Amino acid sequence: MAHELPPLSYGYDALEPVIDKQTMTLHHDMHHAAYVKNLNAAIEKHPELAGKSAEELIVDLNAVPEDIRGAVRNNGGGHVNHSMFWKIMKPKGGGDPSGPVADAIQKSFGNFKDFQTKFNDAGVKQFGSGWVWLAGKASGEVQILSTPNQDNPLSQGLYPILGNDVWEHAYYLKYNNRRPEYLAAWWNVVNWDEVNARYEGLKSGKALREPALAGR
Ligand code: MN3
Repeated sequence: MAHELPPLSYGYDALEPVIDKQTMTLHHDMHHAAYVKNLNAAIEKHPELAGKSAEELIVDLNAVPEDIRGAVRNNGGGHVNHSMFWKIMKPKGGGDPSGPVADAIQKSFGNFKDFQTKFNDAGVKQFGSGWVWLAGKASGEVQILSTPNQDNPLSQGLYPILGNDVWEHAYYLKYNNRRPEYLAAWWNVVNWDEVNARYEGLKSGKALREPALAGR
């Protein structure tokens, strides 16, 4: 079965004023849709991969035939990254985290404010396009990292618990070149319930075993 663009579970304007309607519409309907289309086009050349989830494909890129590896890395990564991104945001989200992910953040970073500062800083310093992540190991230990383009922590053996898109297409219409302002405002739409579900998936072992199913 071909990969499909997942619909948003809220309206295009639901994350305003943090993310404007036009940005959401273009980001989901054009950018994410293009990653799905290009991923399907790549997989058509290797029908033996048709049964694999996008997560399974990017977990082990070396297993992907060389002629489509770059396309799968970029477009499979783009599909996985954005599918997570829409779900870890919600209208009237934000606030301080609670539950197990709050404990993990406190353990690794001391407190939420220090974590936010480090996360935003990593997002600002990611040169060009990419993502900033909170990702974890099977042990439950978490870390901040950034990746270029559409690379995902799964390709490094880490599971993404939360991530923010720092491509200009994610913020430029509203924030122009002010990436730090976007990164700071973004916390107001974070869906901590979903982030906790992803973290629980990681700790249960399911997330790295079956990344497509974790957090669902
Ligand atoms: Mn994007």
